Amino acid sequence: MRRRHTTTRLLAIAALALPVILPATPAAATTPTAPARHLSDVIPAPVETHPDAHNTFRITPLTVIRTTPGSAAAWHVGHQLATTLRPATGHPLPVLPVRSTPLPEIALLIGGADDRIGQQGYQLDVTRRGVTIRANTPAGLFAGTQTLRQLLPAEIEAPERQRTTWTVPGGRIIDYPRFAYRGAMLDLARHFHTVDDITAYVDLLSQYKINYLHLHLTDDQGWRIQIDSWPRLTTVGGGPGTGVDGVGPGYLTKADYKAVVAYAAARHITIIPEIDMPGHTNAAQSTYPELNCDGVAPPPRTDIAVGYSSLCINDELTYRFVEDVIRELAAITPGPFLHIGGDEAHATTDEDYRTFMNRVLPLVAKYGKRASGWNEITQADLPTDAVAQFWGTGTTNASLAAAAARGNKIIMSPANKAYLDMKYDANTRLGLRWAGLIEVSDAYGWDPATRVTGVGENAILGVEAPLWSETLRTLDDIEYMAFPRLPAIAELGWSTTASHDWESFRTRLGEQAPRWRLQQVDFYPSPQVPWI
Ligand code: TNX
Repeated sequence: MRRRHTTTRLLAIAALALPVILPATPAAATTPTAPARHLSDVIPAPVETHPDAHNTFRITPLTVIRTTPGSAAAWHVGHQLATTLRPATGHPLPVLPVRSTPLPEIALLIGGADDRIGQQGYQLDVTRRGVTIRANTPAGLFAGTQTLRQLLPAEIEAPERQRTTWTVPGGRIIDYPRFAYRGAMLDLARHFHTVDDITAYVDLLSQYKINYLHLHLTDDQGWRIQIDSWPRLTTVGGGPGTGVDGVGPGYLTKADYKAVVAYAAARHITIIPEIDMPGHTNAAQSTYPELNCDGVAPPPRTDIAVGYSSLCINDELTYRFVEDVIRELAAITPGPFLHIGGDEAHATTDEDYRTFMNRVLPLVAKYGKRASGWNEITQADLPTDAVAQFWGTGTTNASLAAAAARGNKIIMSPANKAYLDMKYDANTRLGLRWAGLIEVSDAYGWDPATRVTGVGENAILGVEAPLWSETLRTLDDIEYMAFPRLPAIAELGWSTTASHDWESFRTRLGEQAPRWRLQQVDFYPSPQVPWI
C-alpha cells in the first residue's frame, strides 16, 4: 500500500497576497545539509548541463515562488511545486504572480529561453539568488519543475518537515525532448484499476516527463467505460465476476473518466482512450447477443486467451454500435487521439478486417479525433494522420514500414523491450513471459529509431510502455512492474542518442531509490542497479 503523493493533497493556501514571511521553524545555523545532488543526476538525462559549483542556491524560509504575471497556467505549475516542497521544507513558499521580488526566488517564467527548447522543453538556471525556469509553454515549465524536484535531495519528498538546508546545485540546464510522444499504457480490462490507482500512476509518470497515458478500456474479460446508449456494457460487461479469474470487476463512469482526464491534464499528460476492435470484444458480445453474427451471446470469459472474438463485420448493427461508442467517447476526450485497437483479430478474416477498419477509421475522423491503433491497422487504408503502434518482437514489419513511407507516424512499443508486463527474470512473481524476460538493461538497451527496418527517426512519433494487467491487480503490482523500467523507456523517449549510456543510466536510476522509498513506490530492486 502506498500513500498518495503529496501533489494530490491540495493545500488551500492563500498565496496571492504576500504573506507574513516568517520562518516556519526557527532558522537554525546547525541544521544539517542534505547531500548535494549534481546537475546531471536527472532522469531522463537532460540535453545540456553546465554545472557551476560556486553558484548553489539554498531554499530558505524566505524563498518565494514567482510566476509570470497574467499566466494562470504558470501560477498553477508554481502552486503544484509549492505543494510538493512545502511539507518537508516547512517553508511557506508563497506563489506570487509578480514581475519581481527582492527575495530569493524560484521563478517560473513563460518566454525568454534558449530557442531550441520548443513546445515541451525548458531552460533552468541556478544561481545564488535563485532558480529560474523558463519555457514557452506551461508544459515546458512543468517539465522543468520535475527536473528541479530531482535536483533536490530525495528527502524533499518526505511527508514531515525536516530541519534541513535544501540546496540546488548551481548552473544551467537546457532541455527538450527527442520525441514529442512519450507514453505509458494501463490495461483496465483484465483487472480494473480505480481512479485513485490511475491518478497515483499519473503522479509517478509525470515525474519522468511522460506526456500521454493510453487507457486500454475494453477487452474480452471486461468493459470499463460507461456508454449511455449501451448501458449494460458496464453494469454487465464490467460488473461482478468480470476480469481475469472473475476478480477484476469495475468500470469508469463518465464522471470518473473526466476526473482522470482533468487530473492528468493538470500534470500535462493527455489521456488516450482505447476501444479494442474488431477482436478482443467478448465482454461486449457476451453482454449484447445482437453483436454476434448468430445472435447468440457467448459466455463471459475470465481466462487470458486471445484472438477468439470478433464483431460481426457484415452487420449494420455493428457499425451503429461502434459509432455510438466512438461518438460518446470522443465527446468526453479532449485529447486528439482515439485508439481503436485492432490487434490479434485472429477470428476475423483479412478481408473482413480491412472492410471493418475502412469503415471505422472515418468514424474516428467524423467525431474530430485522430485514429491510433496497434500495428495491424497498417493493413487497412489509413488516413495519413493515423498513428500505428508497433508491438512486435522482431525488427522487420513490411506493412508498418510501408505505412511509415506513406507518412504515417509510428509509436514504438516493441514487446520484448517496452512491455512492462513481461517478467524481469524467471523468478518474477508477477507478469507474463511470451515476449521474453526484460531486465532493466534490456528495457534501456535499444534505439527506437533503428529498431524496425524502414521506420527511422522521422517516422517516429515516440515511444510507449504498455502495462497489461492479466496478472496485476493492485497499485503495488503496477508499481513493481513499472519501476524501474518505466524510467528507462521515458529516457529513450526524451533524451538524445548521444547521451545514451547504460553506466550513467543505472547510476542515476540507483539514486532514485530513496525518493521511491519515501513515495512508497513498490519497485523491483534489480541486481543490475547500484541502489543507494
Ligand atoms: C498481447 S500486445 C496483447 C494483449 C495482451 C498482451 C500481454 C497486444 C496489442 N495485444 O492482448 O494483454 O499481449 O502481454
